[in-house]
Amino acid sequence: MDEQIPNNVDLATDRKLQRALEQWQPDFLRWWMQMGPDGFQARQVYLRTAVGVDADGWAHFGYVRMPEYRWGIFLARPEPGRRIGFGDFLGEPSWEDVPGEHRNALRRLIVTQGDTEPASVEQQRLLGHSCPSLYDLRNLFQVNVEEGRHLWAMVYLLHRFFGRDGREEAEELLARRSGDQDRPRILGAFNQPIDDWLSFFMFTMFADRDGKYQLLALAESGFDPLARTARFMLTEEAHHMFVGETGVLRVVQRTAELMRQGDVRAQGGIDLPTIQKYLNLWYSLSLDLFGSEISSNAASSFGSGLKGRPHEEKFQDHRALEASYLLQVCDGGVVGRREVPLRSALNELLRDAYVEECQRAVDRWNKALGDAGTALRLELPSRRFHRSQGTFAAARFDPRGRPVEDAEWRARGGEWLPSAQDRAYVRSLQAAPVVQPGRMANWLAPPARGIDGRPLDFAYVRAEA
Ligand code: BYC
Repeated sequence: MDEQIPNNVDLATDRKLQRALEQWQPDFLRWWMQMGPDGFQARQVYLRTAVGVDADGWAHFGYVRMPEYRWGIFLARPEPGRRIGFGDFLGEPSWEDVPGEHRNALRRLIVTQGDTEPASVEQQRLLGHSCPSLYDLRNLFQVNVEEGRHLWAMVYLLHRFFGRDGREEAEELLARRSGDQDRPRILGAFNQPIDDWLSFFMFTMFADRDGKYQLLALAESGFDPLARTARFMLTEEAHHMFVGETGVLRVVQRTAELMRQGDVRAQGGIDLPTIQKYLNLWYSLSLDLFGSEISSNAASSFGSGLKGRPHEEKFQDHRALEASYLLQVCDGGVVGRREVPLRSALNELLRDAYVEECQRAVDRWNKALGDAGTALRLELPSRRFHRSQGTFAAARFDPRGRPVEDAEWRARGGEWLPSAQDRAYVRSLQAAPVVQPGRMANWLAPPARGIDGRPLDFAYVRAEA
């Protein structure tokens, strides 16, 4: 534990790698101070730190100042004799090193994954100033430091396995900026502003859940260091999705309570139509994160054993060469069906599983609405709605999936996606942070329980430095 970079990859025995990472570390810290949580770097935050990958190592709780967080490199324990579980190299021993012919494709996957981590920290950097409670403030910072650790995880792979161009990519990961005109982050959703807490909850619900599915697919990789890294990242990812799903749930619960008493906005709550618009936005942006319905990239990543299907062992045909997949496509604005080889449809297959899981969360939110006696419900919009990637990006669809002309889209966009006024309203509720222990902003319900068995009025972030 006294190493400069906590790790379970025997860093001390690889001096060259250790030096390269120790050189990157101050750049990371500079980036963190500049682009990480604004205004709270000197505060003591009750955080969970991973100090190892075993049950007693990955969840150490204690007060930490964020810049002193021990960002470490942890890979899940190796499975002795592991073999590649899918694709053209099925049954061959998994790779401890990068196979030359797959080097570029693998680097691209790692860089794309790595890029999302600092991007999300940048997107969320101002949220501390408008927090609805200390409990939520702490959860925000927990998510942020873990995204920082996930960046470390990808940078380790780049430095360890990709030589000079890996080191250059690691520098680039700190140089791109979310939303920047000239040097944007790679994927669309990670360039969108997250400047209110409803967006934060929707993002951790929907975008982090894409992260879960992508990591499940990478956890199957024939490149064993990537598989083991992804497996350990998934343990942390679960908390992020919890923050998102229960965050939205608490907003919904409070809204339902206020609905019983009259007009929700008049009482300083977030009305259900506004929640639905935020849901429409972040769900559709997150659907884009799976890439095109028909993708030769996905087919070749699978064929070459780099990126599999979640829980590959549940499938029968691990080569996926015989089967086909019937998917919806949009041709010249007309929606139809097309049968494609399964390998080309793997992005859509992953998206299917994701959509199902999102639906289960929406069902739980709707149960809360039903329990509170309201007949109104939230719903996932059609997959065709508001897409920028894939077959549906070429046309406009309403949330039900009905094609609409540009004029209708312009006229009714404000009914389907948050308008400038909606955003201004939500931000107006969050003008001042709620920082007294145990207090909650008026627009959301308290959580069911505290963190790590602590009470709700625990000082999750200490007032003094
Ligand atoms: N925005 O064949 P296509 C997470 C590009 S989230 C912009 O359709 P492919 C997290 C694509 O890059 C998980 N561009 O898709 C969550 C390609 O460009 P190039 C992150 C996009 O390659 C919250 C072109 O379109 N992990 O961890 O099959 C907080 C055609 O590509 C987008 C990963 O993504 C988009 N939405 O699949 C913190 C896993 N979608 O190469 C963290 C690694 C596609 O022609 N990445 N494009 O210039 C991948 O597996 C794949 O790159 C993708 C795309 C699934 C993203």
